[in-house]
Amino acid sequence: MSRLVVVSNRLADPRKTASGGLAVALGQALQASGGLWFGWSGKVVEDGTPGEGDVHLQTAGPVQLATVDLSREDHDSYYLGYSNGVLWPVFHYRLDLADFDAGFIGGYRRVNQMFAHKLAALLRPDDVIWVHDYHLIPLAAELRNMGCQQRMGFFLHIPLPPPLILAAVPEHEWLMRSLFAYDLVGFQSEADVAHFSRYVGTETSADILGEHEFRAFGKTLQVQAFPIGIDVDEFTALGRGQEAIDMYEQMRDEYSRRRLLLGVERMDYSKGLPQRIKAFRQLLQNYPENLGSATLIQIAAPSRESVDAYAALRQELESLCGSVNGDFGELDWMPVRYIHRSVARKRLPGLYRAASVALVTPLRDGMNLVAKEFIAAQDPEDPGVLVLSRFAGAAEQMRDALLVNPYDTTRTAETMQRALQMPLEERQRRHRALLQQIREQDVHWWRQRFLNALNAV
Ligand code: GDG
Repeated sequence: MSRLVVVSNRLADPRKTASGGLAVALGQALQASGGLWFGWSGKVVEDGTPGEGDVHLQTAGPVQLATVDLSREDHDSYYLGYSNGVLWPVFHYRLDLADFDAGFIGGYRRVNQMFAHKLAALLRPDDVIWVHDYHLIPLAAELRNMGCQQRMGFFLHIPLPPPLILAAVPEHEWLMRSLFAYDLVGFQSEADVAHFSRYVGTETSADILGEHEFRAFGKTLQVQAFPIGIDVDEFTALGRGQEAIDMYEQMRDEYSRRRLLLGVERMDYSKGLPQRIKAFRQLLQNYPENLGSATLIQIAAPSRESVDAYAALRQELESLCGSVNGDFGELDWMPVRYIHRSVARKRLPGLYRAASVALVTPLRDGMNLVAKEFIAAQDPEDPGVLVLSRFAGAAEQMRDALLVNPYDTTRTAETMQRALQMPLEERQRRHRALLQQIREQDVHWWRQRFLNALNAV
């Protein structure tokens, strides 16, 4: 068996389940092959030299962890600048929020070169390399420049937009060309694959299994959709833990006479938070039977706070929540409970289970794992209802959710009302179908399909 090398911007400790399903799934594959996980250490060296950084080696059981520090300049241009100030907004169709500072690209290239350089020194000839996400698109091209011949695969966790939007990235040709240094490229959804196909325009074959082959720049590339899932068993087990049970009971007691709607995400403009609060306002306005009862708990975990667009979003959200509470609140009932802190992972299943309705309404999302976690956490006898944006990758799979256009706040409010009133039998039927879907296409299925396809190239 070849050694698996995983490369991602940040590492999670593969031994800690608290870090979530992806870390567990990758951790298992790394453990099975005595693998290596490589990425940024999370440390920024204030007076460090751009393009240089110390490598730290650690072992976690059979797995080796190798992390590299970033200089302040590299961090600001590669991470905050190009990755989160250009690629993240453009790939989420938010050209209005992109910061097209011409200086960022230099840092992005420099860090990818440095990562390639440091990683190459640790590689063995028969390693299989799996690179994750938009921070590291040109990594394989840099490794190939250094003569590395290993099998290399890339998975994009965020959406790939259509060509016209993608072309807003000033270096889009270079970026897309660099994908051809991989042997396999995976996207979350069929829509992403279709956008790639339209951009490249040289598809040579596609079969009914969804395996696509592209020929361009003198190279052949395999491309496929690999929708990511969660570790359903791990999440269900978490739900049986004392922390989750305590959370559930606390919520159930506190909201025994009320109906709970729930949103959980990182505070990010892709997640459609302002639109959701506006739709919730319309729910209260248009369906007054919810006054004094329906309560929206919105967890918005702090994220990327040094990027300007995120600070602006926070202000907008706080003002929207404040105005709903001011206009509709009573002495004994506040319609919105907005929490700008993260909830401990061990308590999350209890919170999901206490909710009658989950609002997963991103404006764009590669996949969205909260939708899947919510389904995994429900009591099958009395399950809650999932309201899901049709612009989340998850909507391609989760057809039994109530799908909405999150920009259409009136119809979203109508769907919230439908969810609150859904008869038990329909809730059970939809939940059964969704649970089966997330079980069949879980994170292990995702990982195995990707690695099988990479090994078969
Ligand atoms: C990217 C893509 C794709 C959220 N708030 C808290 C918390 N979370 C956890 C959730 C879930 C994870 O974070 C979020 O995953 P998502 O998939 O919803 O979104 P992104 O972070 O944007 O992830 C996305 C994903 O990559 C995987 O490929 O699905 O489309 O954007 O696990 O539970 N966890 C805790 N407290 C919180 O407050 N503990």
